[in-house]
Amino acid sequence: MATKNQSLGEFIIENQSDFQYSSGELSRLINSIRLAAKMVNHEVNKAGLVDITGSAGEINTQGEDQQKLDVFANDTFIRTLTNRQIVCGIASEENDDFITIEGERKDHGNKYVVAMDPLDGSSNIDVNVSVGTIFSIYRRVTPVGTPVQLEDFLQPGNMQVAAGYIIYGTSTMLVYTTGNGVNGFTLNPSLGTYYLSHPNMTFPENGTIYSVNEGNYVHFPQGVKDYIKYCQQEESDRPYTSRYIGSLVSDIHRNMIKGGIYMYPKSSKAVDGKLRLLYECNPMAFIAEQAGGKASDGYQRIMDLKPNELHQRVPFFCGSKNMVDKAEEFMSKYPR
Ligand code: P6P
Repeated sequence: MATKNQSLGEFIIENQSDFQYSSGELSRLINSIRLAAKMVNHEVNKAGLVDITGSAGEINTQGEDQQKLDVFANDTFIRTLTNRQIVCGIASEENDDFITIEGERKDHGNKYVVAMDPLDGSSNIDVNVSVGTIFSIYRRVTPVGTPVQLEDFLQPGNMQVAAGYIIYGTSTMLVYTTGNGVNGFTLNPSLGTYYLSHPNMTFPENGTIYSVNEGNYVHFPQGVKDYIKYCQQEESDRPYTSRYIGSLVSDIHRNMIKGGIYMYPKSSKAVDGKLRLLYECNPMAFIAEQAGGKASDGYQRIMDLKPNELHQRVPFFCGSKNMVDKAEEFMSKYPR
């Protein structure tokens, strides 16, 4: 049950029986994410004031220029999750390989793994555009008591036990699901407490916003080009508008509230698309589906894809169900 203005702590306690696994551990896991998000939010909010924006001078596993806040966010989430003694492993956009966490009894006794993008859209930090953290939680599939293995992370998205994002925007929100709908909590920075501001978030079945980097138009598959032209046609029942922030969390959050579709298709420049399956597409797909929306690679359900590597990229179409259906209709006219 979601009661508006309930605190996140009250919500977790009241709803932990919804979690089909050991609810106490999930509560501690969500609480650790809540704490880390507050620490990252504090730094993001003062990014322009101290020398924490700009490049850390490193290149991450994606070959992207690592921003200082990327590093801070990654370190903060890893440290906080490790200290709470719940996870046995973490996969992060910022780390080539997964991190093994043996636990305080050094017995690899924890049951959950987390895949995360600690600060998605970080290239927007220096221009003061909203950024986000994205996380995905699974139960391990290898025996408890043994070191976590790659296969614990390469589970299809339909095995997620929880997923969500934090958006560091005009206000900071934590939006997450444990498989019983989607709820949004807004941080009251003066109290350091999150309050339930968006109970039972739902993706409108239809929408008028399409979000795609049209600078890549000439490189898109023909089906995507056809769908974009469909959106742009002068039809009275389709007053579409294009909105693309270049920050996945912000674009999807807006589209979930207003109705819309986000697309990052494959292209001749990005043969598998750009977004990573494990810690961008799967968690956002879980949120979208739990909110009544849809997420696919243009042909099949994102959460049914079996990952084959940690940083695997896939094409991504996510949002209002009827809009994703329409985009897939155009894609189906052409060979993959
Ligand atoms: P492009 C940010 O790097 C990100 O992963 C998403 O947050 C965002 O939607 C996308 O990439 C933007 O990519 O190629 O359009 O700049």
